[in-house]
Amino acid sequence: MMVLYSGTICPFSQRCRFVLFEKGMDFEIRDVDIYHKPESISAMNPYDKVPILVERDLILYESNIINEYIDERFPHPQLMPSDPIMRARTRLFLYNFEIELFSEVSILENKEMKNDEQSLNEARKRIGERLIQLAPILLNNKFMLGDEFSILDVAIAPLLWRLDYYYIDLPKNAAPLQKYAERIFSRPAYIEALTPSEKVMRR
Ligand SMILES: N[C@@H](CCC(=O)N[C@@H](CS)C(=O)NCC(=O)O)C(=O)O
Repeated sequence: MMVLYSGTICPFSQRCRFVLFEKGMDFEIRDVDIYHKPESISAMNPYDKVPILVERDLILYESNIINEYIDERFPHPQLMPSDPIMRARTRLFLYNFEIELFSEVSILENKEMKNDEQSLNEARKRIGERLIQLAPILLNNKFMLGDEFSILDVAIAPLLWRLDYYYIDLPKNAAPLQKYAERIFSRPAYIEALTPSEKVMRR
């Protein structure tokens, strides 16, 4: 059985919890207090971070790598496109999300580093600007890749869920993005994967 070591408010862990519930197989989620991490975390992940997935002698870290593995191991419903060109484009998008959105999310998450208000505001601003650029894609598309829900929607959902929590305001022209977010948030697996601390993040 797969075991996921997961942070209860960690957006990266939320991605993996979401995929596990989408697949509907047997798994166990072990909550990790990221402010008092057990030593076992650094033994499993040299970067000392969650999420970590363990299945027998396989130990994986990095949320997107974990999610691709779960997707290949349990192909239904398929979250990576089957066409090689679309798969490559999806990986490029995932990479782009990490560089342009989630590096900023890490700044907002890394409260222990006591980032000053100015760097937090700059991170918020950059996230807002990038999300606005993505909004037109969602004007005609149900999901990031079109009609099919995919690993890209999984990757971005924890950020969209946390916009109020991170104090990020989007302008009115981001409405397609908000509608898209609601579409993801209404998925049964999305709701099941939320921890009690995440449930109260949205007003
Ligand atoms: N790129 C990683 C990021 C994981 C990450 O930043 N996890 C945070 C919690 S949200 C963590 O474990 N932080 C503990 C620490 O840095 O000490 C992924 O996608 O899995």
